[in-house]
Amino acid sequence: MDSSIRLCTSDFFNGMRKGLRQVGLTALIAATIAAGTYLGLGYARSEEVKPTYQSKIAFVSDRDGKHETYIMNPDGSEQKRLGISLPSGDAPSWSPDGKKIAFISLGNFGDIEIREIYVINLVDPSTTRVAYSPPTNEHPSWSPDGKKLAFDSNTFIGNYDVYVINSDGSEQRRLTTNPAKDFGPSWSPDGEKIAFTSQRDGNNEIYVMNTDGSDQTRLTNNTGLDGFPCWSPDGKKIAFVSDRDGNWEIYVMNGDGSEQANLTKNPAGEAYPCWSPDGKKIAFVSARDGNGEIYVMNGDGSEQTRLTTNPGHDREPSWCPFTKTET
Ligand SMILES: [Ca+2]
Ligand SMILES: [Ca+2]
Ligand SMILES: [Ca+2]
Ligand SMILES: [Ca+2]
Repeated sequence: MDSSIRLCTSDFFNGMRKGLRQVGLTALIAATIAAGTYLGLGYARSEEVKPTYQSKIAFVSDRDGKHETYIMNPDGSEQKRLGISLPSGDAPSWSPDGKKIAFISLGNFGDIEIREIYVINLVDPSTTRVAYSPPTNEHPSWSPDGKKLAFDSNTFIGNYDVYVINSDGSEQRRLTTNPAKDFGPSWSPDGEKIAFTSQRDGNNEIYVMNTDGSDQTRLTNNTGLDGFPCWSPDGKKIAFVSDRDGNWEIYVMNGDGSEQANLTKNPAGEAYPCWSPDGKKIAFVSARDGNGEIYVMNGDGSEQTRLTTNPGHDREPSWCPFTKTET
């Protein structure tokens, strides 16, 4: 079995122990391997042990004092800090093969604090700085082949635009050149398109373009603020955020912009939609219970269920791409 599938099992993170949390993920995984926990997941090599693959949700929380990446099961159980030994772990984005997580951390450019994109390899422990044009690099989104990342950056000489870069940090290319703010890219599952948010037409709208930046087309046309698109795994729908009905809600539309519908319908603020690998559910963040918590709902908005219960601000869910399959 591909080792990446094991990353989505609950057992992988069972190797994390409190005493190891401060030494960084590289040492953590090395220690875990040494302890036999990781290799112990070789259950798939044995016909006698039933594999129980389970997807995971990465998210951000400040529950322990600073913004860090956490991992939990899709039912909210086993919430654990990933233990990245960098100043921050914002905006986690799980690679399509489940082996890597892209995220934002903090760096310095002279006296200025900048936001940089890193990729952590969970299988062959290493951390790579990918995008670091000052001052900000945000919202990494993987190409479906796992070779590239789309993201947005606001360089000193320009404004927020959508870029693409190889996941090793090479060959950064700018896709948008509009003087308005372009941000929040989401790569389509067929690899052909990138959806993003732009302010070029007066307020935040969602657009889609080819991966070379050509054919930039508006999908929403509403006086409310629309943004942060997220493609469904089958590429047919896009979840997004809008305040068009008076407060922030999660919406869904077809990939061509038709049939835009409010899914959450709650007076509190909702944000950060993220589809489950099987396309049946959407994870999101809501403040309906007093602070940012992560929820999950069916694709039609039914059965909105809270996954986190913590006074810290929990946000930015990213669902591990593997579909649960049992043999
Ligand atoms: Ca721009
Ligand atoms: Ca709008
Ligand atoms: Ca709402
Ligand atoms: Ca919370």
